[in-house]
Amino acid sequence: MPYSLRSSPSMLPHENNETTPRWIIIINVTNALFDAQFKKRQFVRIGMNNELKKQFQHIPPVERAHQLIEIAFRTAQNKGKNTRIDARTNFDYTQQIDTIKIETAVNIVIERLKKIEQSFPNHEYLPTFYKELMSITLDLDKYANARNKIQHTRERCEKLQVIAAKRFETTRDAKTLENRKRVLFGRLSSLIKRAENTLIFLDDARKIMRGYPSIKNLPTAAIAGFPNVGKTTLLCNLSTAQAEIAEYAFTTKSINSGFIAIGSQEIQLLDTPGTLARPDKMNPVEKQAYCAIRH
Ligand SMILES: Nc1nc2c(ncn2[C@@H]2O[C@H](COP(=O)(O)OP(=O)(O)OP(=O)(O)O)[C@@H](O)[C@H]2O)c(=O)[nH]1
Ligand SMILES: [Mg+2]
Repeated sequence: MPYSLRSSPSMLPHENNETTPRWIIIINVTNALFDAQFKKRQFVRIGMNNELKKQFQHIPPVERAHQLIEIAFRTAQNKGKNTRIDARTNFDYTQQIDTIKIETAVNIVIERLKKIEQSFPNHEYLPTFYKELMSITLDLDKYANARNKIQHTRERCEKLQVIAAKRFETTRDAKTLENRKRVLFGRLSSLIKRAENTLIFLDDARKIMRGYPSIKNLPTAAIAGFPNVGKTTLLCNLSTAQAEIAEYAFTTKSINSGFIAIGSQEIQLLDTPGTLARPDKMNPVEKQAYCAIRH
């Protein structure tokens, strides 16, 4: 193994205790991470494959309300400009253009909201390890509410689309058309603005979730131990993983993963945040380490 044990005992947290282990490696060959749920129908429904890397690390950034409104209105404007209309009267022309514009704007918003819905997995259907990791790093109630809020907003937009089509179709004069257009665009923008806090919450959640380790269905060793004892160094020496190593305690704040091959057998290594022996007073960072060890 291209790795030597730390030679500087003064950096160890328990320097007077010769028997203190520098790290503990817990080998888990049972693949308990990938419990029965993993193969269930729900699993397929949220579009995961055998590796959850994409699920968490590729969640696209969530736009803020003003960005969504801007994109929707700008696309609608362009679509209006670039569409050829056969109309007999000016009113006819405006009616058709306005219909296209509101349809386009609402469609853009619906599309974006759908994308958000699909990007953030329903934690209920995740393997227990990830479920637990989410409950440690995020407010799960808030997360579930945020997903519901996005779905609800999308459904309201879909209703608005139906209403808009009817209103425009039944309008017979330019002034009413103008008023209705203003009201419908106003409703669309206030629907989005009301989701602003949710959009911010989800983008913050995304930043946390992209730090989740990518776990494969492989025999797994968790590298666990006191802070600053060289766990991450070990991971980076054994595998191609690149993770932050520093001279101070609690450098690692989330779980890092790496892979090694022994013969034809691939083994997954999980480097965990340092923990102090205080099960009752663990902070969220330490809880993640215990979560990895347990599973
Ligand atoms: N002398 C010596 N120093 C080491 C050895 N392994 C790691 N170090 C140093 O110890 C310090 C901490 O290393 P890390 O790998 O970040 O330790 P860690 O256990 O992951 O720390 P936390 O993530 O904070 O819990 C770094 O400055 C490393 O360069 C070793 O075998 N010998
Ligand atoms: Mg570390």
